Amino acid sequence: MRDTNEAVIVIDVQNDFCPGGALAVEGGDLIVPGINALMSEFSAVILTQDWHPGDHSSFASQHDGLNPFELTQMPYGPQVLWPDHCVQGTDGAAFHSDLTTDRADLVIRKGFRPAIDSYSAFFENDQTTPTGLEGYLRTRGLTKLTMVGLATDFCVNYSAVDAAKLGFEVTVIEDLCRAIDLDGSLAAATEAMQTAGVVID
Ligand code: VGL
Ligand code: ZN
Repeated sequence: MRDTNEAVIVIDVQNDFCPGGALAVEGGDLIVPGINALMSEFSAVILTQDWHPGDHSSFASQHDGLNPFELTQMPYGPQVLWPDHCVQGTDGAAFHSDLTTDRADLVIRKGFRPAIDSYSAFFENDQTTPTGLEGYLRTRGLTKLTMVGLATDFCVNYSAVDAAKLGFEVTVIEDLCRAIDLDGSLAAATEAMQTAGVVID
């Protein structure tokens, strides 16, 4: 078992990010067995769940004339527009059926505010609205974080960089992540994580 100050954070292993889903990440389902095995090493297990209202502003469907994967300007900065995905209560928003969710101490949902997207498990995309995860980790004395899940270049990256900036010791296990890789986003994410001091294992 890992030390009691260690937590594993499993990012967005949901049907919509797996093959057949609305925002499928290639091979997204292949990481599930390895994540299940990893979770059993930790006494603290946290899952994140992308959880959008049906009219979420990150959906291209809410922007006349714009298409999925195009960039738009939000009050908080540039935002990629996505196909409708992880709509609250739908099968697409559910965890992959093979993921061992019983081991989770906490499921933290994000992206539920219609006007702000949230890639990071710590802060929404305005980079100021907190999700509450920092407080949860600090009050439990969890200082060392291992992150895995989907997608490497968006939610894993933003979560890992925010955690490192907040002073947590962060490792991302690359083999247990898969990327969307939009216009070089995977290379940019790898660079951002390394710059922030995240260990990529
Ligand atoms: C994600 C795009 C939109 C992710 C979530 O989990 O990486 N990417 N919503
Ligand atoms: Zn989303």
